[in-house]
Amino acid sequence: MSIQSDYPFKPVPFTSVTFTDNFWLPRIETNRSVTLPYNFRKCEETGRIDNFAKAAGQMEGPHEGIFFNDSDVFKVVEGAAYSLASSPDPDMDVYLDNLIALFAGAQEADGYLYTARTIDPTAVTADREGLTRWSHLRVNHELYNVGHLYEAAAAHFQATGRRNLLDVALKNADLIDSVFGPENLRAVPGHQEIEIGLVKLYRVTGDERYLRLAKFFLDERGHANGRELYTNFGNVGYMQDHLPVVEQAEAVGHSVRAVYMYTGMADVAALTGDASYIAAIDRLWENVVGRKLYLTGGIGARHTGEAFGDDYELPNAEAYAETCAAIANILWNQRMFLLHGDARYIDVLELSLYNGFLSGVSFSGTEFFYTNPLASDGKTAVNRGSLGRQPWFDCSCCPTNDVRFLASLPGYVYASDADSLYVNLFVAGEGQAEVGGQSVGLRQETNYPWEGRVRLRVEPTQQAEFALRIRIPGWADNRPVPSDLYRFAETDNVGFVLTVNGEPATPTLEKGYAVLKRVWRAGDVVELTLPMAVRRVLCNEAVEANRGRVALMRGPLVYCVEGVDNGGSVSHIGLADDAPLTAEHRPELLNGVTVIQGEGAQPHTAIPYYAWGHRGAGEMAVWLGRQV
Ligand code: FUB
Ligand code: ZN
Repeated sequence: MSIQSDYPFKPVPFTSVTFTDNFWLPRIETNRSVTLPYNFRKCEETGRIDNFAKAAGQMEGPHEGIFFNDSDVFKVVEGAAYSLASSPDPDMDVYLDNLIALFAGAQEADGYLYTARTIDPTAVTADREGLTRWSHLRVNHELYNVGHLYEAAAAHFQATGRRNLLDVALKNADLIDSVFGPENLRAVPGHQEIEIGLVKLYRVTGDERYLRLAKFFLDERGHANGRELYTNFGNVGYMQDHLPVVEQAEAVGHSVRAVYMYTGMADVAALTGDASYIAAIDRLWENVVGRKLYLTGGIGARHTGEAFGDDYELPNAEAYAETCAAIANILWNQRMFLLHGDARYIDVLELSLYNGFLSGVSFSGTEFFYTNPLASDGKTAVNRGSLGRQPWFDCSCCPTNDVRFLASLPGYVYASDADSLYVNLFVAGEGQAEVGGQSVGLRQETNYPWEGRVRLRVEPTQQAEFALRIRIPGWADNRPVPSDLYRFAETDNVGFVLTVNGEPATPTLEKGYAVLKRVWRAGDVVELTLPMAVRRVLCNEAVEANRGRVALMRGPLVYCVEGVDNGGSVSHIGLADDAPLTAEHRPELLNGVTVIQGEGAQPHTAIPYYAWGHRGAGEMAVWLGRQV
């Protein structure tokens, strides 16, 4: 394995970006001040933290809950670390240090950390945890859990400079490295995640063993070297173990597992230059974005196996679209951008971010959707879904994933390489980037996603020549997604306007970016205006559920109709092609949203999809009957 450099494009880290906007900043503040302590409290109340105390010998009693509950605590710690980096909090520091001491106490002498087994090795069962270590990796999440430990440890080390959690993680990773490998135990985790965590340990320590181990776990998939290939729910692809990863071409099986795997492949490919990995994830991306992506950016159509469906199998009310899968889709698309420097990956990321991910977290920060369907009759709890946002779940992977992801969001706005600065997301605030060794301050002013005007002030420490690459979203150029899965009904509403210091600019367009190459001086101002008209969206006819249907978008937001705004019912609402549609901002509604009013025979009000489910159970639909 040769190690080359890294991703050609580097994100400007979340520690160098601050938000001042009215859309994301309140959510991030709620995440830090409410969701984060709330998640820790829930982990306490549900025995997740006591499991560590029991494994540490500080408490009596059996392991409580699911065998992968350790991972929830690690994810919240990761979120806490990101929050600490931007908002120092001595009380949280002390809380984390105590928790980390508990993790260290729960860790066995050789580094093993899996509370279910340590608490009582005689209580574990063959079909859950496995009777001995590593004997039931298909199911037991022994390696998944610690993948989240590694991510938390890397974040905590970066945020605080303290090694206490990193030392726990490295002791565990060293054990796993001594157990698994081409000359040792040849097996893989049933649920991918450790690959991403190991790459983070490699980045923090520079120790190549961790990167090699990540690649081993990926390369071993689909090869029955002394073990049976994994299946579940009668589905041979459920754990993406049906083929070697470099031969996979269709996204199949459990969607979070799959997309964590693609994310790990991107990381390993960036660090090793493995072209076969890149070819595989490029193919898989085409498959997902061309055939398996909900308009909301959600993925995973089926409840059974929490899995991708067949090509074009995208039911609405039955959609699984787990919040964790939307997060995975964001993580993967960010990596795809960092590999290829193409804005189409950010188009997918933005779609998931503003819709299928954001729907999963309530305004209060204490209620969550696990599944994110695109329709509901308000009476039937479909799949693992519910008729309302829930305070917690037995399997609480989503709330704990939300907390870590939201805290890291500022790291997705800008990126750079040696001679370019990329503006990927539009969020008011400030950033500090490096372009070719030159420090460049950035200040964005915008009321996105409600308005399409973005004002960007560029502040290099000294004048410098570089290319400013500003993403022109696909939706502003007639492409709701970068595939033929969805299209706009009308294609006459295109065009953005760009000025530099008040003068019209004529940028070149490359890979979805408006490129402004010039000598930048402190105080230069770029203004971008994106078209924020209401757009009708049509679906590829191959998707049976959406034939004869139409959806609404405005900017990056997908809309839905909810019973509460429409006389209690939405099933009767149809939309004529010529019905006037108007947008109106309602500051008093749902923390301030722009609604879409449909006129004509069936007047209706549509709200952003992410805001649904805040006013009790009721009917909801993203796709409406199209009246041609
Ligand atoms: O198995 C761990 C997590 O729980 C998965 O990622 C979710 O889909 C849920 O099954
Ligand atoms: Zn989840």
